[in-house]
Amino acid sequence: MLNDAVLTGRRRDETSRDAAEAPRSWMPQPAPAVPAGDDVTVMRTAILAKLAYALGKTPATARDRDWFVATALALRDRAVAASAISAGIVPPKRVHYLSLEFLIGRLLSDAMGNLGVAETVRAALAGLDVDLEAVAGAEPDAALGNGGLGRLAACFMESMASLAIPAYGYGIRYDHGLFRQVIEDGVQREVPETWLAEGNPWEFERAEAACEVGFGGDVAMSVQPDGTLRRVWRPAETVRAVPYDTPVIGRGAKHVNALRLWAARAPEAIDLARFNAGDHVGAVAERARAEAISRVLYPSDGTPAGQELRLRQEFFFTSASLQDLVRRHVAERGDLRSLPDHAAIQLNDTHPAIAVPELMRLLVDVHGLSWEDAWHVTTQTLGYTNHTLMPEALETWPVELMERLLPRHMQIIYLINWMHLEEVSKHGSSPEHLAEVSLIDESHGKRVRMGHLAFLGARRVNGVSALHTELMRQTVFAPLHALDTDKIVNKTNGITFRRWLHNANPGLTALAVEAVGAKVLDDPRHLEGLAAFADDSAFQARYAAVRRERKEALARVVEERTGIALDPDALFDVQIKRIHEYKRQLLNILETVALYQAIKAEPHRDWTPRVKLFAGKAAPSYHQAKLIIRLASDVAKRVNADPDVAGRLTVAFVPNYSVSLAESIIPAADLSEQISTAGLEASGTGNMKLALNGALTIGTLDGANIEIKDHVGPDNIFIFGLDAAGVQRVQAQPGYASRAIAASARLRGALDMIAAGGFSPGEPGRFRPLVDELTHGDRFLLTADFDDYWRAQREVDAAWRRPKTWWKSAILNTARTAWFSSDRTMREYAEEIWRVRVG
Ligand code: 26V
Repeated sequence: MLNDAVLTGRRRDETSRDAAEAPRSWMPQPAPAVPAGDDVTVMRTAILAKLAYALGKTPATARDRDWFVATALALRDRAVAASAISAGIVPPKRVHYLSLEFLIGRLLSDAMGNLGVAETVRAALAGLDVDLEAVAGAEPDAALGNGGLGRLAACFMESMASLAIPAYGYGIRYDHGLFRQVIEDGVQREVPETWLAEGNPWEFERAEAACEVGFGGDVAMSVQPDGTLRRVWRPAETVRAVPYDTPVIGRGAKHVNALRLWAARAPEAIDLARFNAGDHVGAVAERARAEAISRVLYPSDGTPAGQELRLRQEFFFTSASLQDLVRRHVAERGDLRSLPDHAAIQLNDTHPAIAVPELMRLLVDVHGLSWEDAWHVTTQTLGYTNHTLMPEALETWPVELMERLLPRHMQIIYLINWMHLEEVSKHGSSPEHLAEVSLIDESHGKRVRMGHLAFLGARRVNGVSALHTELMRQTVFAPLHALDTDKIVNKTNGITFRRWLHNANPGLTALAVEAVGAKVLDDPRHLEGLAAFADDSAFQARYAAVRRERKEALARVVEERTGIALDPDALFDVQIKRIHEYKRQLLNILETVALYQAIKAEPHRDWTPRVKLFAGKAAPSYHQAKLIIRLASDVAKRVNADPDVAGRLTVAFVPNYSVSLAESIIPAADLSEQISTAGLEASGTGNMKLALNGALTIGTLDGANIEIKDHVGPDNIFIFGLDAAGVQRVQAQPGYASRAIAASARLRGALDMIAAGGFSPGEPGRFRPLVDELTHGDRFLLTADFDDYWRAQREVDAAWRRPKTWWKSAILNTARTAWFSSDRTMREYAEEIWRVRVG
């Protein structure tokens, strides 16, 4: 997992000299240079000092977890030392990335890599007879996110630090991150996650920077000394927001940013009067209510939770973050009218969209700006990123709830809406048009449209892939887009190569460094140099050997977690992501069943040995998704026990998908399943991680798959199925599902076997809801795409049997996906949205 040859503690000039002399033969290379002995000694002394003085432990009593904490504390010191270089310097402009989710994973390998001390730490621990892998394994994942949206925020933070873009990440310090998934007889059970149980060595509590966030109450008028009137919100309740800062270390530690996560605390720890009167539980009730705000991450992945607590979470962190940055701006610059020159605020989806009225309130009610000046400042400072167009995932809040919880904000929203509708009607507008562009949806009770609110409050609104951005313009935001056609821009997502290539796949990274030089570590565009070796048999053999080694390692993990043994020589076919109907894990399972039947029917054919891996969590209340997990597990059970298919087909559902599990699956994958219904996956980012690591994609023309195809070339990807326009056409034809099923014997065979209880003999009706969805309605067009998916999968089989062309394609995937670096994405945001200098 951790780095070997590539991220040693060597100085930059040494690494580049080595690169210039990189041998051109693909024979095994001599061992990498080891860090200087004194570096190792200094590091070992630092770790031992932390173990003794911060943990009160000796090497004899230290567990892996203690070594982890001691090492993390020693590295945090170095991050602080690195950040001290810029401490006290006020940068011209900062980015503030507001996100309800940061799906970080572990930080040790990230910190060691970017501090350039991976080998030093390894040697320092080895000298104490401590294994770095075991220590790294003792770090819990910070799983403060559900999926793509939260992981994107984490990649962006790492890239901003590496590009030296001055930035704060702002979010919530949840006590409990995303639940741990336990699979019992195929059934998902959610267990609370406890990443903070033994403390968190990376963070600093900043009690002195706490602020107060209000809820409820009423709005009064106050006469100012100059005779003017101002509205003042008088909240009925206040909650204290306490920040915790985690240093985000950029590559080479040349720049360090902070991720500032807010914890909710009661203003008073205890109601002493009540306690003394004998009401010991009631005395802390108030506190429990306040602290509930940062207790747990919503595992909803998109469906607006609809709970009051969720709105309280959103306002809590948005208000605290805005107060924090406004206070900093006033301290540094004085006048809030210059805020847009020195601060950019990015809203990661609509979760922080309440920033629009909250910033207006802070500027107008608290700091006395005119409405016009405040609106100018707000709309020049905010940016909004949309991450989904699925109607059920678009946030709206009942007006009644907003009025009760945030009365002043509701007034401001009404005022913004009134001015907006006035402006729109100037150009003559029908009531239907006004209803479409209004901030208030009145079609089923009055609700505030958070997407519209973010759109109006932002200077730029962006989608996350070319297709998604175009669909934003044509569908959900079409009426608003027509009012300001420059506002929507595209910013295709990216991933940080430091985590997803250098740290997760050190073997492949070492090979790339050998081939094109260490400069590839600083600028992924040099990966393109690998294309020259794509046909080279010796290079192919080395590339394949790296993959083989990762597959063996993954096989050990899967066997440990599931008891299922995998053959590392088989094609590893992986679908790893949240379980959602639109992502179509069910299509993959149907194909698996059809393949199982085909092998059974012709057992003597030369089938390509395949391992199908599934991993992902379902939202706790999403019954169809949970049933899909159960089906995958039940299919695995039957297929793996059938001697007729042994050695040809193996299926496994790997429990508790996480960032860390992704880091071990991705380097071991041969085939990447990206098979969403076209038009529904906004971008995808797992698709990029897998392609970078050399898995070939089987996918639809959806999200960033389209751009991946454009980069790797049509010969190096397996595309199938309807495109977004085709999906719209077919969806307009009622009854298409039954026609598709009637036309495909293979699909019928698979469906019938599932419907007849072929995988649930004790309960034949178990998968009825899944079968019914396909036969009546099939919202996600599995039946329409099935046959073409089958065809593409057989093309994959054939390609796997031609290793020369397979490995050529794999190498070309690695060589041609450099553009998907989140460094590129962050440069684009910096230039076109934030107008902030890079570096
Ligand atoms: C949630 C839901 C829940 C209701 C059913 C439909 C549905 C569809 C999508 C979502 C996800 C909401 C937000 C989200 O996580 N979007 C993801 O953002 C990633 C980063 O931009 C992107 O790569 C994924 O394609 C997108 O789904």
